[in-house]
Amino acid sequence: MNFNLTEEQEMVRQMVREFAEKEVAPRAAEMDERGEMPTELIEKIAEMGLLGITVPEAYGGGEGDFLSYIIAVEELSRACASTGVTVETHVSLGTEPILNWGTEGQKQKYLPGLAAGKLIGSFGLTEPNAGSDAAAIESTAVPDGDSWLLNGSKIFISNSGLADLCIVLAMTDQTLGTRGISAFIVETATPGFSVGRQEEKMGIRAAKTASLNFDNVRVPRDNLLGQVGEGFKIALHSLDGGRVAIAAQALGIAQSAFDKAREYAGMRRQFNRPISAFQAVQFMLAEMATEIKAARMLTYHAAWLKDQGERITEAAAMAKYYASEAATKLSSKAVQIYGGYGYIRENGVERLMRDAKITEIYEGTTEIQKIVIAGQLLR
Ligand code: COS
Repeated sequence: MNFNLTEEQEMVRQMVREFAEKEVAPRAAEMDERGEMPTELIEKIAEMGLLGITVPEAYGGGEGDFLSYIIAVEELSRACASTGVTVETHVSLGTEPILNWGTEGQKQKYLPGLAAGKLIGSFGLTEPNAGSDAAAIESTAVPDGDSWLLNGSKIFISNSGLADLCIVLAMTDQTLGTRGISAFIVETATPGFSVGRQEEKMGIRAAKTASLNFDNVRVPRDNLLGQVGEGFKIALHSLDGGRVAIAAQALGIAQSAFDKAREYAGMRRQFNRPISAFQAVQFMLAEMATEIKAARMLTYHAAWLKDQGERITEAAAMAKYYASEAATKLSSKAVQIYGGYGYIRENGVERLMRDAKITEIYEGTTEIQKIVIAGQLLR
C-alpha cells in the first residue's frame, strides 16, 4: 500500500493551488454575487491544460491520470466551487463519454477542441419528470433519413449557455425501458436547440445552470454515441466518474471551511484568550480534520481504482455520499466557529455553506448513492 502521490500529481496540486489562490479565490465572492462565470477565467484554465487533463496526447490532451484531475477539481473548488463544477462538467460529463464510448471519427472531431477548451462540454440527462429516476426521460430521438430528430426538454443542466456540445440522453424506444435510451453528441448551435434562462441558485451561483429545449433538432447519424439503446449505461458509467469529481469538489469546499475556521479560531479572542483555547472549539476542529481525511481517502481511493481500470460504481458512490455530507456539516461548523461574523457575507464562510449543499444533490442524491452502494453489496 502506497499513499504517496506521484511527482506529477504533486505538481498538478502545486500548479492548480497557486493558480486558484492567485486568480480564482480573490474574485470568487464577486462571481457568486453576480452569478457570473468570466469567460476569460475559463480561457486561463484551458491554457493550463486542465480542460483536457484526462485526454490522451494523441487528441491534444495532457494524458494525465484520473487522480491528477481529481486533485485539480479539489484545488479549484477550494477557491471557488462554481469554477470546480464548471471544469468537472466539461471533463467528466462532456468529454469523458466521448473518450470512453466515441468512435475514432467522433474522437478526432471533438476531443482536440474539448481538450483545448475551444469547445465546452455539457451533459443533458435530467428532465422535469426524470431526476433520481433517470430512466423516466421523455425526450425522444427518432431516425429521419441521415439524422435523428430530437424533441423534448431538459432541466438543471450545468454549463448551459457556455457549452458548445451537449451529450443528450433521449428515448429511442419507449418499450425497452433503460435499454430504450440512447446518447447523442449534440452541437448546441444546431437549429431548434435553445437554452432557457439561467437559474437563480442558492449556491454555486457563478456556475451556469439552465433548461434546454429541443424542437426538431437534427442530429447527424454519426453523432449517436455508442450503440442504439446504450445510453443509460453510458450515462451511469459517466456519472461514476463524475461522482468522484463531485466528491473532490465537496472536499475542496470542506478544506476551505476548515482552513478558515482554524485560522479564525486562533485570532478571535473572547474571555481573554483565543477561542481555540476552548475545548468546545478544539473538538469541532478535531472532528473537521478527521472527516476531511476520511473524505479524501475515499475520494482518492476511488480515483486510484479508476486509474487501475477497475469498475468504481461502489467506490464513487461511497466517496460522493461521504464527502458531500462532510462538506455540508463542516461548512456549517465553520460558520458556527465564526459566530455572528460567519453569518455576514463578506467573510466568505456562508458561501461555503451555500455551495456545499448541492454536492449532496446533483449527480445523484445521497439517497441514490446509498441505493447504488446497497445494490453493489447485495448483488
Ligand atoms: N455503469 C455502467 N452500467 C451501469 C451502471 C454503471 N454504473 N449502473 C447500471 N448500469 C447498467 C446495468 O448494467 C443495466 O444494464 P443491462 O440492462 O444491460 O443489464 C442497466 O444499466 C440498468 O441498471 P439497473 O437496473 O441497476 O438500473 P436502475 O434502473 O436500477 O438504476 C439508479 C437505478 C437509481 C441507480 C439510477 O437510476 C441512478 O443512478 N439514478 C440517479 C441518476 C442521477 O445521478 N441523476 C442526477 C442527474 S445527472 S447530473
